[in-house]
Amino acid sequence: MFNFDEIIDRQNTNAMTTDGFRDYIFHAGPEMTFPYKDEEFIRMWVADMEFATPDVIIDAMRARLDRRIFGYTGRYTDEYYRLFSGWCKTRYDWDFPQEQLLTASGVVQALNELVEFITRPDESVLILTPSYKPFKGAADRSRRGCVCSDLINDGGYFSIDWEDLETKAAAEKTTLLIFCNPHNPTGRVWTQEELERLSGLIRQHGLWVISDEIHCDLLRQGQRHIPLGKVMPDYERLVTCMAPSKTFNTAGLLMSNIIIRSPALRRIWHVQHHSSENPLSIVAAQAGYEKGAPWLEALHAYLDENFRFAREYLEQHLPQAVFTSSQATYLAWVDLNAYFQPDEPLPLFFAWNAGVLLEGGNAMFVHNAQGFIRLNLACPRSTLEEGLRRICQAVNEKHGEKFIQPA
Ligand code: LCS
Repeated sequence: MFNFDEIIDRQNTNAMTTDGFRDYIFHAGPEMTFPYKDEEFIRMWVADMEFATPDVIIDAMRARLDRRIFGYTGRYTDEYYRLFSGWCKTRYDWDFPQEQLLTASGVVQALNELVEFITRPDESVLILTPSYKPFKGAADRSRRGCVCSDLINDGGYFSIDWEDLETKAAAEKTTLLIFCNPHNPTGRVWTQEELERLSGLIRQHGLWVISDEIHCDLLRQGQRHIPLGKVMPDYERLVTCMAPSKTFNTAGLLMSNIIIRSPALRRIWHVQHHSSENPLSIVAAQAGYEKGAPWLEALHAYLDENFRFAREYLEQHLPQAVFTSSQATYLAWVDLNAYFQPDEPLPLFFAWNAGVLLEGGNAMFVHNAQGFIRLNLACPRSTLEEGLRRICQAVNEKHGEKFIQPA
């Protein structure tokens, strides 16, 4: 019924994954060349999917296109709130009053603004590392400090270093925690116990918290997402971010949900936040929340198989790689420290020697990421197999000393 094996040509669609990798991964321009042509790369980097957006969304957008006018647009009815809060209630047994729901053209855009609205210039933002880099970027842009608490790695299973986090949360200048729930890049789904312990710490120190839950719909089967807002039902200094973009592969439609509890922060947002809604994005999101669940269930099953496939392939071909399947996200966090020196630039190595575009290391994940690569497994199985084959071959040839030194 849903064909996740289909290979979709993304050349000439202005896609970041095909055309933006030099800039994003290598901070380089068109002068940067590789032993592979651009179209020969296997792309396992930026967090969008190689799968088509569900038909129910495309049909809704087409119907809207047929209305032929795309003038100024906004969420003027209850429809969007009804569908999105219904989605949250059904899936997470959690919802929120309508006035708390705001939208932005991206979670990152919102983070950048919220850090400025919430913190003062001499204050610091606390994050768990390794981290999605724009968390630190949001602090850097507004010249706030960024304090990292490294997750503890126990054989590929990551957990919070409570003592360290407690010390850093207690520092007078730490006023905001940006928390990734579930966690990119490790794929952790935080448990009820972990969230309760975290909420105790947040309360104790009166921290603001932005819970970035953008990956919450992408769970391995059997996993359950718990919104932090459900664990802290009365805590006002909480902002929750979710989006249809990761769930339904619509990142380019630029629409995300920002749920702000504090009336004072909402007042600042209403004055200072500049963006309006897009007619296609609204109907796309609504269609996803209303009719996208069967597609999402099928996606979960396909991704579970991709994770199983990757685990078995790596066990067989790179036995010293440490990899436990992510509990959420379509991102695999693979420890290759057994094969590389700590300071080797892994994305460059794999682009050159394997023709695979991937992310990894501290330069892309802030801290506590040395020797790790992140693989995006949201691709047809044939693409995944070829990517893994090339990755394993390049590492094994390196150890046979038959590899090309990147220029
Ligand atoms: N928050 C997290 C935790 C993410 O992983 C991403 C996308 C975003 C926010 C972006 O949200 P947007 O601004 O699109 O609404 N993650 C990406 C990643 O890891 N690589 O490419 C994108």
